[in-house]
Amino acid sequence: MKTFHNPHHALHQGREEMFRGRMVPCHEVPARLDYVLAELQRRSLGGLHTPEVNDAELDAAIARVHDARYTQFLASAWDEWVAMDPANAQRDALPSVWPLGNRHAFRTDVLPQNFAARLGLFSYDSGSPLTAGTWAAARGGAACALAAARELLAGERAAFALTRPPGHHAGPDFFGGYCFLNNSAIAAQALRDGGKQRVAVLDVDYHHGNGTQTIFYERADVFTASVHGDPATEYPFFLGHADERGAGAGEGFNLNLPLPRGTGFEAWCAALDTAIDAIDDFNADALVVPMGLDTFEGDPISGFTLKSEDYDTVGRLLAAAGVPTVFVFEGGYAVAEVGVNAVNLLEGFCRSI
Ligand code: SP5
Ligand code: ZN
Repeated sequence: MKTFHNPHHALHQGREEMFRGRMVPCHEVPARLDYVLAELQRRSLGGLHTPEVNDAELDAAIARVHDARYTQFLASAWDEWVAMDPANAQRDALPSVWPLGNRHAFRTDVLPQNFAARLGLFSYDSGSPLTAGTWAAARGGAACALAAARELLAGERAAFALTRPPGHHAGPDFFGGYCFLNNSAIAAQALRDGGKQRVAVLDVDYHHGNGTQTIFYERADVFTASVHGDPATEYPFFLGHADERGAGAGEGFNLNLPLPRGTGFEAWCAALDTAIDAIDDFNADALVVPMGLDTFEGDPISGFTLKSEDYDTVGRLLAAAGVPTVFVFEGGYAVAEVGVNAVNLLEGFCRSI
């Protein structure tokens, strides 16, 4: 399995995130990716590549998933942040005011001139710092997703998009949850556009993939499934419940399998099996796996108890789905273990195909 890694990832390096009234060091750090890269090299899983995608192709693939006014905002966000106050060059941009999108009558159709207001318009939390290099890093990540999708379109059984920042919380026009561009959705859409008829997304990150769900919610050609911590107690809180089944043409094409904090491997696997059965019924001809490793027992911000050796089994179960598969790196904040856990999963997959 080829890995496409993002040479620009470290340009995105947030300092602190807001958590319950104080600033805490960012969990989503460049070292995460470096650990995965080192483990891939150590175990020589397959070739390491940087994506060969030109700017026009990349812009087109991003535009299939994200709104123009949002990507235009991201492209100039840092310059506008610094223009607000030259001293901002030393601080990351974090939103502090939001419109209540679908509640009451706050206007989201009028683009505010005030940059801080736009920062809020296009986000939903204050835990996702936007930095000088965020846009370049996020674009590099989207290029990895596109390159991995192309591998499948060229007939490969699997490919791995190793990138940060992660993507599955980013929606058509919002960032949040450390995510700016939805790499998994970009891969899924590229697979559709390249001729795959029915694409499934199976999100195994600890957190519900709200951005991906929202992007495909009214579509029957992309089936989205997610196994995650119950949003009643876990981030992202406002989406990810079992009764969200899709809408309009997409009704019945979204499957949420929330599990309580503290869930162990056996119950987690039962949920994964349920999702794989549903993907089988959907008759997917390609699969995208937003691959979060924050289900690990040692994860500092999550609540499941998977062990390092369990990821090998996860890979084997995913291989049994029997569908060409793109893996996209998402969460996983036990930094020193994230490489071993990621490669255990990918190796388990490769051994079983
Ligand atoms: C891609 C992904 O996994 N995003 C997760 C975003 C979670 N954001 C909220 C986390 C709050 C963590 N607070 C940590 C406090 C440490 N004492
Ligand atoms: Zn996560």
